[in-house]
Amino acid sequence: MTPVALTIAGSDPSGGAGLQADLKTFHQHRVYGAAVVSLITVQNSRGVQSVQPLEGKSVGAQLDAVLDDLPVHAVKTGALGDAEIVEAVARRLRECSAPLVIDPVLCSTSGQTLLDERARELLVRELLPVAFLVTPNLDEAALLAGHAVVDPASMEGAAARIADHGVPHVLIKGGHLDGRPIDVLWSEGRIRHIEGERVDTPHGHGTGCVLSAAVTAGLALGVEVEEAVQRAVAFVRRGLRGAPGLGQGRGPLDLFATP
Ligand code: PXL
Repeated sequence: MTPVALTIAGSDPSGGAGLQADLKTFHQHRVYGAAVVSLITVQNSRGVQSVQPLEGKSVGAQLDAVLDDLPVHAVKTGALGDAEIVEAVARRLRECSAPLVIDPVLCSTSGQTLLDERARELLVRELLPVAFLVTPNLDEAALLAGHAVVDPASMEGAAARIADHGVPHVLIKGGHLDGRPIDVLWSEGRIRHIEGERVDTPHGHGTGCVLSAAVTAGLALGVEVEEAVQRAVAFVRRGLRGAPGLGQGRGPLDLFATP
């Protein structure tokens, strides 16, 4: 059967992040992509100009339409916008047995809020307990764990704290660490460090979206979580190395990269 992955995410009209990046990443993995829109950004490689969340009931109705019809093998959430949307998504995903990857997108690199504080509390309370994997960066991990996350030791501590909310797998992305990037994967109590390589590039718009989408595609294909994470990290590395230099600011990854 054709594997199907669903993203619930914001729209990036420039195509490098958000649901557009998720769909391209699914497609590149030969996974059929479905997409529920949570919010609309106005942005390009130079930054985000505005963010407009949809109504929670519209997001819920889109989700019903997909889940009532397609055999979804894995789901990911990206930017969710506000509490009403988190609530609508959580209510439906509680009934969905496909593995859920949560990219807890809190703000854009340029500082625009993509999930307000009340929504963040709701995400922790309602959505984390139904997740299979959550993929925060250092800042998101610090907010979710309630302490500073600055090095591999504090990443391990934060992963354990986040797992306490009922998530079996936590991937803390170390792309913003000083020096060599190390991602920390907590898997049901087992810690694994995934050593990356710093790619010297001014690009990288949508890196977090592509990483979590690639893991989601792997899960839809039936790949085990640790292997799916490692393949996703390698996919992002190739994407950064081959960044096409589109746009006048921080451009997208090479989304034609081979998984
Ligand atoms: O990479 C975080 C992110 C996710 N989703 C959307 C975004 C961004 C960052 O700008 O715009 C829609």
